[in-house]
Amino acid sequence: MSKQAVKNVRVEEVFNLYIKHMQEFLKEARLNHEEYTNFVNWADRLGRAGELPLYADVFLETHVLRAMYTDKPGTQPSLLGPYFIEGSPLVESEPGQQLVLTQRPDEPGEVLIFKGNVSSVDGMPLANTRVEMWQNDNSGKYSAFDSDAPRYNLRGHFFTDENGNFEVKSIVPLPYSIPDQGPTGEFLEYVDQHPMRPAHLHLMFEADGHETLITQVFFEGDKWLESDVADGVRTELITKLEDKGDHKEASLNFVMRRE
Ligand code: MBD
Ligand code: FE
Repeated sequence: MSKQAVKNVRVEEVFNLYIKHMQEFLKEARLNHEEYTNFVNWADRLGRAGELPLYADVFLETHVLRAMYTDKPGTQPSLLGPYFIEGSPLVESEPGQQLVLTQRPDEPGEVLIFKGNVSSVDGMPLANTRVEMWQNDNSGKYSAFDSDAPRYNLRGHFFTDENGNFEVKSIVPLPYSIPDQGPTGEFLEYVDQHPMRPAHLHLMFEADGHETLITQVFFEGDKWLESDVADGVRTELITKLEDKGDHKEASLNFVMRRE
């Protein structure tokens, strides 16, 4: 029995546009049938290896974001990426104590204090904004994916205070090498591109009456900023990593658009 599908006018509209532009593209690329077959075989391997979300987020997502958000006010979004998972723990602190992102007792890495303020495009601070944060660990890996750390290690959510401020203790993230031993790695070699992303924090902000802001934070001086394999860097998302002796400190302010 086949599933009863209903006509979807949006799918039809997007597909027709896709075909229209693909015809132009194919003429320009002078693609031959053998190349088409090679592409289908590679895409099949990509899917079977479970790398389709990785490939899409690395090579396509940035273009979707640029098309949606260029020239809009507010903080520039960046890639959600393939490593977000639902259900992160709420991180709370005792009064007067520091908020600590979910971590193992002796989480390896340099301590990072990350601070920020969240406001609306009109300048109003956004109290009680839900801040979701995730990042890789000191071996450059993401919990629940390539690391054997607990599922929610270096993942958590918390809320801004009455002035829209937050401050959380974590570790300094490391530059990240995307998996390069499968079909995605094969593609990287064809286009002579290294697999590195600059070190980054992932952040997602949710506030009433505002568009959810999904973005990333990068650090000045990172050697991969200019050649990020996923093209996720935006100038306004780069901040300084200040040396405070026994720890590093960084901050960035975030501006959310109204819904
Ligand atoms: C990442 O860590 C990431 O953030 C993105 C967008 C793609 C691949 C790996
Ligand atoms: Fe990432």
